[in-house]
Amino acid sequence: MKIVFATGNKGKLREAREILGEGYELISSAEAGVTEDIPETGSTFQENSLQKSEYLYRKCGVDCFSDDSGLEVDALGGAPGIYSARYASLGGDLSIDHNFESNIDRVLHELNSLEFKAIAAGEKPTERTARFRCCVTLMIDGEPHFFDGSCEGKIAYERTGNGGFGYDPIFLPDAFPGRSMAELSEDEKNSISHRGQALRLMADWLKTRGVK
Ligand code: ITT
Repeated sequence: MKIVFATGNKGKLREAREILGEGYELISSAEAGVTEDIPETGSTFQENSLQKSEYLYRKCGVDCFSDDSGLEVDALGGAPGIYSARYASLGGDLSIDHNFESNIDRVLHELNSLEFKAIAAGEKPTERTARFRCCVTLMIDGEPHFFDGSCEGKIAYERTGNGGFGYDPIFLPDAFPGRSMAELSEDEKNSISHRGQALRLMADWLKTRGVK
């Protein structure tokens, strides 16, 4: 099946090609002629994901899907959440949009500060539990269909590994104790990731309905 993936994120595109496999020919937004940043002004992963798919469908009139995803850290009240791609620039310098290193620095700084304060006050250490979440919106004949995935883990104290993208070097998935997401092979990450789950649900849906 030939379908457009409405994303400008090369890491997502690489993973989606691996997860969906041979039966799919994925065309990126740029290859479909959409090179501008697609607006994301919603307040949930689902709203943003729908916005991206609707934008691409309106412009190109083709079947497509999008992924809105991010990291939720419990001790930070669910942040960075929908602001994951631009967390370092939130409330400040917009030029550091999509800078994975600065985003990681901010999460580590905020979480470590909370932990430091808790220990100084004689309280128990801050919980470092977190999860990646993903909402995929599939647009078929102009109708949206939603598929979700989530992956539980903890935030590490420092970066390890060179694989994946984004927050992977500081995310310790529960499913692979002792390793960060960036230390997993592509197959290992895709087998447990939020994106892997959501895209496999999408592929099952397409198969069940015989969409080609
Ligand atoms: P598109 O909107 O063009 O798809 P984007 O990177 O802006 O690309 P999002 O708005 O959905 O996408 O933001 C997702 C951010 O969440 C991403 O930039 C990473 O910082 C983080 N993220 C999502 N999935 C991740 C993963 O599998 N590993 C690490 N970080 C991830």
